[in-house]
Amino acid sequence: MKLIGSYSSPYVRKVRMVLAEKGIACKLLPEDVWAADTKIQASNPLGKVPCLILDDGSQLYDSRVICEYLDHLSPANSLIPEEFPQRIQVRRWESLADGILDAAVLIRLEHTQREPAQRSEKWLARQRGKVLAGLGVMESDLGGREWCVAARITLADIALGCGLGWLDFRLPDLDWRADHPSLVRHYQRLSQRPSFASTVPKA
Ligand SMILES: N[C@@H](CCC(=O)N[C@@H](CS)C(=O)NCC(=O)O)C(=O)O
Repeated sequence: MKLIGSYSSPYVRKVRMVLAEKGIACKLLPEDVWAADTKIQASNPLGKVPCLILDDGSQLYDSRVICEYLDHLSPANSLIPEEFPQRIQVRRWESLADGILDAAVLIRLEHTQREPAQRSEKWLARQRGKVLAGLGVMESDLGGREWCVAARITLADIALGCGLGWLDFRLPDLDWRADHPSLVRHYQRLSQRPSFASTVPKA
């Protein structure tokens, strides 16, 4: 099994954290999906990472599918609860964290993939509004809880941590810490885990 990805992608980080939490060995094959000669579409027609290559050569994408596959692969340290009410809450948290990232990535791409004259302030404000609204909901839903959903770490906490970590990495001016004390506290707790510390995004 191999993971096509990058050290900067928050979606790849989610998968790498799941691998680490579950103790599954998997080689990372670095791929720059923005390079003119990228071969990513041979593995994922959508041209995105992460992409998991299974031992039989078949491919899995996107990060949500890969994380579910990995959680199913090994019973160790289950990250997606079996019980339906908790399971659906974990998936909702993941969707929220990923959705914040989707908007944040669009903001980043507007700056890195477009000429200044082509940039739309209206579009940037729209995406920023989604990021801020999403952070607000995560802050109030987390409140004083130790973990997002269950009495242990789940994929919800991993997704949240990857989202906040990427905001630090690529959009530091957003300063998500200013108005989100519960998220700050939770991020500090997550930062102490080896799975989190060993996957900090880098260019
Ligand atoms: N929903 C996807 C998002 C994956 C994604 O957008 N990955 C980015 C890297 S951070 C990418 O490969 N972008 C290339 C492109 O959009 O062409 C997932 O969860 O895996």
